[in-house]
Amino acid sequence: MRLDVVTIFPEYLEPLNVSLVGKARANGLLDVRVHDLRGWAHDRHHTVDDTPYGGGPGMVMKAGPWGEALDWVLGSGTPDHEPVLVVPTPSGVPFTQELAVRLSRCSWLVFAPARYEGIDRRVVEEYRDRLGAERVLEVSIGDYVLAGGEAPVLVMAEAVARLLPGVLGNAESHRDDSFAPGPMADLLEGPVYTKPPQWRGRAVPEVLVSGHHGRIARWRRDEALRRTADHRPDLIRRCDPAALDRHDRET
Ligand code: 6GU
Repeated sequence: MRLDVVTIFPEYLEPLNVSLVGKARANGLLDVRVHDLRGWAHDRHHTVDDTPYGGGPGMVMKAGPWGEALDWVLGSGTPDHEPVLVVPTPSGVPFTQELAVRLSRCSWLVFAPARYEGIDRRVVEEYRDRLGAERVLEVSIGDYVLAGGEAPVLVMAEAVARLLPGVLGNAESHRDDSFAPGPMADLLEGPVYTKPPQWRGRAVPEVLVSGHHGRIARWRRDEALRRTADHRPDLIRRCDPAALDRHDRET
């Protein structure tokens, strides 16, 4: 997968060199290119923002530099890679595991994180017209406001990269993920334990050392349900009881 980021803070994307994403790059599974938006701001001060039409607080990112930057990046592609443009914004559609899976099936993602009050609206309109509306996504990572889209790019890049074939050691790692599809869909993962069996007088739950796979699977399911009820009652309401019953019969 190719992943481009256009930003006024290229150094903010340094974590893409580390850990899982960094390893995916080193292994040639991910081709990351970070571009400084100011390279396409031609005045002496490399200005990328201006005051909003209609008044109001804050600044708006100018269409000019974004248009030139995105034209250049999109023009650097090859015919076998169709780009998807992702614009992080608190007013976007929610970033979910389902969207991460969808993005992981794309061969080329171009991220356009904004600072200030956002980017001149005409930029999204322009690329919706040029690429098709389904290839330009405005995405939010949650119901809170950040100072810019760079941290959301790091979040989305990691969620997508770990889904790419060959990035995680074993494909099973995805199966029990919170939010992974399947009988445990919509349940959060329960607690986990490792050696030693006793720590500060606290024992590992007996069932986990019983060797009884059916009882272990049922226990994990119950713990997942308990945690989901505590932390995310909204998810319990979406849960399919028939799928849980099937899961119980099959284990
Ligand atoms: Cl994608 N951007 C900003 N600035 N704030 C956010 C966000 C994105 N998602 C949640 N809050």
